[in-house]
Amino acid sequence: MLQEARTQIQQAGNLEALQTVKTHYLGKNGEVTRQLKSLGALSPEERKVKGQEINLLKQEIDGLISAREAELKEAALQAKLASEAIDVTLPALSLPSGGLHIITRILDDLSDIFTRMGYNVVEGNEMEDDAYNFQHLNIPWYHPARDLWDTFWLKDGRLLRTHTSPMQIRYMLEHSAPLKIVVPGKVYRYEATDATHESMFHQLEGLVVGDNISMADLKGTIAELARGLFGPKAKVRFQPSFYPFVEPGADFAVWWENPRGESKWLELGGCGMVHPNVFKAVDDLREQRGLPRMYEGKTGFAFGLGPERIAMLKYGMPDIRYFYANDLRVLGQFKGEL
Ligand code: FA5
Repeated sequence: MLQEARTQIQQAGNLEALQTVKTHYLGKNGEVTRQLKSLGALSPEERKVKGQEINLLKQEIDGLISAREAELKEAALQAKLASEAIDVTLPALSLPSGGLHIITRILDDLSDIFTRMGYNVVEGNEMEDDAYNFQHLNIPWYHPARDLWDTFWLKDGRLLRTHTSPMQIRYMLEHSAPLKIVVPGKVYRYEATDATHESMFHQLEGLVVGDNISMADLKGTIAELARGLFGPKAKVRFQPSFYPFVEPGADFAVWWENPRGESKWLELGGCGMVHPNVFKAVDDLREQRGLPRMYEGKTGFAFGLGPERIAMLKYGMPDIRYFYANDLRVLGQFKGEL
């Protein structure tokens, strides 16, 4: 019987089959158990001899089964390991991921710099009325300064905003001074494009209104902005300029040395002290709406800058039109963390 059991145990290909063999020999009604039970019918001497024999046989079979069980378990483990193995030398699957547009990231950086200085970030509509884009900003319909902003006109005298300045008026209409805001957003101009001009681009508008706000506050703020963008060595320069909604007005440029040791001045935007006519226009509008007049007599400064110019300087981009040509070979180079 031992021989037969050994063969069957060896042939059991898995744990289940082995269990069947075990039951067949050692189970309650198994071959060996049955022999043990039959001992009672024998004489004491015979029982002793036969009893020892059967017990030995039982131990032998038990041992064989345990050994086979260990073997099968090990084989199953190896098979599992083999099937789950990862070949780390295989080339990885490439999973293309998106990223924020470089200009979106610059606008986010700018908003962060100003948020740290206590500004609120607000947004406006790209579709505007002539009144907000021009008239309330001290640019009547006959004013030659309108030529500074070539406009895309929509039906009903509406237009695509040519700058983010209309939000100065809209914000003051609904909020009281003191206030500090920046307005990031898209603007549009009907003009021929070249390496530094697009017909759709972005601006970041800033407006601070309170009591005794001075040109020194404006200069300090722009200097802080330059350091936030380009590091502690950045410098700023102001040149007198004309914008109807500020007086005095200036253009500002930032000097910056890039990691390659090249440095230059970058004309970044316009700025100035809010013109009294702008405060008057806001108060007139507030009065029409039944709100108290509260801006005449206040002081404040405003600025507007172009993030595309910053990106061009920072990353050595030679032509502004690359930003919006949707060429992934260009945009992919600026992919950052989301
Ligand atoms: C203005 O639009 C004023 N609203 C700025 C301002 C705000 C002045 C508050 C005073 C007080 P300007 O047209 O210069 O100004 O545009 C501001 C900036 O936008 C420019 O310095 C430049 O960085 C950017 N910009 C202007 N036109 C274009 C264009 N076609 N393409 C790309 N960037 C432009």
